[in-house]
Amino acid sequence: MSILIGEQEYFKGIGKIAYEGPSSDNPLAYRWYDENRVIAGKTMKEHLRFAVAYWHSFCGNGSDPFGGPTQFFPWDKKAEAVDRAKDKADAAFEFITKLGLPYYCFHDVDVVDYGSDVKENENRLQTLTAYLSEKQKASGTKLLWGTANLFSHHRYMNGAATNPDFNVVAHAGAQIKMALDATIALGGENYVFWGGREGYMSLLNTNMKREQEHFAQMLKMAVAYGRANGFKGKFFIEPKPCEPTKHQYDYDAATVIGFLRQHDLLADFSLNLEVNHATLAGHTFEHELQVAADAGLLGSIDANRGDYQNGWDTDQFPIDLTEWTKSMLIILEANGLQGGGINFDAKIRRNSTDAEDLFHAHIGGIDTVARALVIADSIRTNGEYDKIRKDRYASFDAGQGASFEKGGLSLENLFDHAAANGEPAMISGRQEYLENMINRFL
Ligand code: XLS
Ligand code: NI
Ligand code: NI
Repeated sequence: MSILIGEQEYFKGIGKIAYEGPSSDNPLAYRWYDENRVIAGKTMKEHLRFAVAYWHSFCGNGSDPFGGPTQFFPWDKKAEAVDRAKDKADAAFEFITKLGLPYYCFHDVDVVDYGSDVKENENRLQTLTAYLSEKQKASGTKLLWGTANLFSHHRYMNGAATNPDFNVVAHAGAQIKMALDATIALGGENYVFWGGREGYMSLLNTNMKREQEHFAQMLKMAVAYGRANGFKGKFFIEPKPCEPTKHQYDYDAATVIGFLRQHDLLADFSLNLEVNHATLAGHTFEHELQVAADAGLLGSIDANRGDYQNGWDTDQFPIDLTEWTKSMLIILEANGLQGGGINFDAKIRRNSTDAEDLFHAHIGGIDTVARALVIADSIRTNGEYDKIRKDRYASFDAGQGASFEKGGLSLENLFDHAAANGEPAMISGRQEYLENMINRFL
């Protein structure tokens, strides 16, 4: 992949980020991410399928509820929306190709600003789709997923597909159609639904059943449209329990799986799991990965982290090696992500205002995840971890335990077995031993 620079160079003085190995002290080099290194039969690039998120990296400007922008982008200067959008695309592809990552992800309105004229929005997005398509061809970068932002505009304050007003629901559908068109035209490998306003602020004014049925209806229409127009990829739902609404219908992995099953959507959908959303739901990230993996629905990841001291989606870059090692154990055991990749849904802090900060953030996240992959593979290759977990269930591998698993026993059989065998010996769960073992490999 060669560096792609547009009319002007936006990240001057920073070249291609190279792999230099763990002993390097160059802050603008990878110490663990060596895209060609083979781990468990696949290259790191194939395992991780890293993506840069357009919204945080090129649109998010540091503003928060207490203050305006702190990050003033040179690509955000021109008067016309389409001109600004092209500059932004130049900056994005320069950045992505300097990092050497294979993918990017976007919302429709990250790519180009929307107004309230649907047809004009479509023209804008189509113009930018053509522009991005050229950039993809020239660089080899691919689109991991596209999505529609159905949460920022004021019309969505009561929800998008779950809005009580059909006129708003129609706007949501229009945006999904256009975002799907762009995703398909750009060879996007997946399409994401994150239901930012699909939930409620108060049950007093909400018909939850009806809203959820509307949501399922919208998903079915999206699948029908996508498939009719040549989209072969997966649709993902990204669970999150709250924020911006008090309660979001796509609460967590288990809730979403139940919803997909109820509405017969399992064939086309799987899950895009985000670290910080897991913690907001009161789960570990590993828990969410395991729930999805067990259902065969581990699709994709939004990599970031929250803050232990507060309870909102701080979207910080991932740096926790222990968390990622435990996550990688689950991902490897599940045979990898099904169709998705690892998208950095993360932003630099409001007071990180150097152009280099965006590189440091990504390099740190990329190296954390790559290093976790190496460690998790060593743990699995060593074998003891798998053996301990397998042995713990050995009583179900033969005899009465095996019959139980196959549904061959009755409650009377259990009574007889318990009566004949007496009080079971105590068997330690050996949690501390396992925790120490993981640390030995870090
Ligand atoms: C917000 C979500 C959002 C989705 C894409 O919390 O993580 O960024 O990933 O709409
Ligand atoms: Ni996300
Ligand atoms: Ni998020």
